[in-house]
Amino acid sequence: MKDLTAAIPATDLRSAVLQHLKYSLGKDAEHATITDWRQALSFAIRDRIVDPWFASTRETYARQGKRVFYLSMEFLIGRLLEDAVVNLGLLDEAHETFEGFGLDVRTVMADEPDAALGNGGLGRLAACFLESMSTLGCPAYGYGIRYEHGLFRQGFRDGRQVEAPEDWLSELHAWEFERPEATIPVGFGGEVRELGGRMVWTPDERVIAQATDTPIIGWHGKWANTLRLWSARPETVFDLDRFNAGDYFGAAEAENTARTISRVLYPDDTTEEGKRLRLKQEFFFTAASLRDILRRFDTEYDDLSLLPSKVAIQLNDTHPAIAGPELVRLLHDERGMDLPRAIETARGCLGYTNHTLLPEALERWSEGLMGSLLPRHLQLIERIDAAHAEAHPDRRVTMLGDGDVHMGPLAFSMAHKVNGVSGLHTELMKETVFAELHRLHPERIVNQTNGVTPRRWMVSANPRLSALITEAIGIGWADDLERLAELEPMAEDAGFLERFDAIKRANKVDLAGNLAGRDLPVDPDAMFDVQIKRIHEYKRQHLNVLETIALWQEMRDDPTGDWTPRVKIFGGKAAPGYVFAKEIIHLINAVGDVINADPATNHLLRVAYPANYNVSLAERLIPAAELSQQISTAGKEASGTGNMKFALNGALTIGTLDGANVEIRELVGAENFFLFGMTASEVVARREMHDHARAAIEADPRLARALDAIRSGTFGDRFEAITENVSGQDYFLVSSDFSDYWRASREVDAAWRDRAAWNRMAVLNTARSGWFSSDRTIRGYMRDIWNAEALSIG
Ligand code: F58
Repeated sequence: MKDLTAAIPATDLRSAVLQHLKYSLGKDAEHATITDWRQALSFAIRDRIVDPWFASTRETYARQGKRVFYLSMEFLIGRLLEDAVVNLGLLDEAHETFEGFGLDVRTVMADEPDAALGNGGLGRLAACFLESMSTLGCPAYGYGIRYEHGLFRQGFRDGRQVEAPEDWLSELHAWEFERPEATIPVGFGGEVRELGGRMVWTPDERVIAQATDTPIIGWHGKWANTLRLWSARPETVFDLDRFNAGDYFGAAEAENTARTISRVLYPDDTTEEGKRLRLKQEFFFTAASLRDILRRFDTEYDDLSLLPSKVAIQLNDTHPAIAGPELVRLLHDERGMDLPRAIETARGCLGYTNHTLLPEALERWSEGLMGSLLPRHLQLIERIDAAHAEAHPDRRVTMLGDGDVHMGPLAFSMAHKVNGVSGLHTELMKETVFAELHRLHPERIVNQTNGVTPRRWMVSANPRLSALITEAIGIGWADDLERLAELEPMAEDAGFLERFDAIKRANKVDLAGNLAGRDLPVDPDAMFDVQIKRIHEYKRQHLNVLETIALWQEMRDDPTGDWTPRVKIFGGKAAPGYVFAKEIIHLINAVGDVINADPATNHLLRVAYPANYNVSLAERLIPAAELSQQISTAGKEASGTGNMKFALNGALTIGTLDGANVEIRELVGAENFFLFGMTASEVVARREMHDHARAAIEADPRLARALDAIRSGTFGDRFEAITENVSGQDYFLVSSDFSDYWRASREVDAAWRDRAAWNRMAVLNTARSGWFSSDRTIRGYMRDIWNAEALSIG
């Protein structure tokens, strides 16, 4: 019989693109739009991924290797085409092919809409991990939700954030393979009864989880894993009787209710209905994924005690933490394993990553809500809690308290390993949120400092610097990033520094062109100072704005002074219900309007805040940045990953001793990092001080003057919420850290003017950032948490 699995002989890329244009899209070359060309290229590239993808699956089966299942509510993957082209090593061929069509392949690739299935760092980390797991040949599946609408599109109206729905699926998404055969029912509500000695849960609402698979190809195209995203569908498509009776809306009710579950990323959960929907989303994708995982396991093994040695399930934060009780339910209620063994077996499979210590971000669900949506799970949580209490009678922790289910402690107790995402964060986890659990289980908490994939954040985002690095140290650094250390001696080579500088300048010119197109003119000869991340009080964009105002005021006092010209670039979205963060956005824009219009200073200082910051914009901003703002209140930023991308691309950091900044500073060298601000323990102590904000303002006339300018209406609105906050309770210590931030900022100004010295520091940042590759992070998870082995093919 013919070997149907043999690879189809590869045609050249040009013919493949033309074939797809014609036969997949039904377009002829003469009338094709950029989007048509991009889709055709995507199909042609996807074809090249399928064989390595199949081969990876075959190899995993053949070796009976342990599989990793990464459960995450978010995968902020952005664009996929360029990643795939770069990883397959087809960039040059794609470039030539499109030159032949009279098109620039980068423009074609940039036509792809971002898949914005995430909010920020947590979701982007999941995307970097997927790529690294494929690069390393770690057999893995990402499991999540295929939101119809990803993170909202941000616009500004009168300087205020306005949100519009995001619509990435309005056009054909070439990367996906629909799996109509992979459908899994998921239930909610109903009741639990005892039947023949077993507890049986009969839900009163059911939806169908339907799978869509996206292959994720690793570096050099050697291995591909699967991202499986679930969509919610109704059990019965349509109520024909109601339709025929003229009740058209009623006829579609079940469908609407079901589809709502996968409609939008993180719906506002300030209302009861919103909370219910969020919990439904969490259970929906977790339950479907677990069934899928067990189905796969059953096809290969018939002994459930093997589960922990064959299956590693990683919970990306507590959003999938219901996996603990659900897996226990599947093993105990459905497969008849006794309860203590079911708990033990589930724990052997599960790992939990914590991403925040902020008390308001630690998930809790009221027992009432949990009991009404997941009655059996609530019972099991009580049993799990009781079993833990019995084993540790002197404990003071509880998964159930004040009428709530506490998902952090639940995830902790159901996981064999719990990890933080930077050294400092992991230590703080041990001392604060999980202090008691850590005392009882001192082996459980481990650290895995975050990382970023160098394929996207260097090879693809910064082709100029990548070429220079390859020229300097040869190929092979993109999947062995610590080889960047070989660049260190070049930090002393004037010729190399000049080339490094020319590359930064070219990237700045590109960015300036992009910003000009958004009506944000900036001068590429000024320092590009960038703060891009979600807008949050603890990230302190308002500290940066206050410093901007104070600097502007001093420049106005002495416009002919010897100033370092700066462009302050901001990017980021605020959660739609987060009023204070939206005020910060408004303030940045209002201050920008006034400063940018000031003829006395606008050749020295400008503010640029492009709307709708997303992964693709980050890919343009980071290679052009010279200064990276990482100024969170110490103890609040779990890790940060943007901070790593900047350092890797040769930006210097001004930052606090928070999250992974600590490790960045240790690695790049204290002399190549602008440190300021209180430490995490000083922050705690300062908060206890009576009137600390007032004292700080009285001691710093610059800060007092900047606040006065805001209060007096210099920027239109008076922004009382902000001025009152930073001069009152000032929980995030904006006022108390201001003076030191100002000092460090002026040191930055002075340092930047010595170009050779600055470039030397920048090169050292790049050369010493190799450790921040997500390949290193994933190796750590494989070794310390998953006990999984890398496989390889060919
Ligand atoms: C982030 N968390 C941390 N959460 O803030 C950051 O320090 C860390 O580097 C990153 O995770 C990766 O470990 C984060 O992004 C969210 O986006 C929440 C998701 C659920 C809704 C509320 C925001």
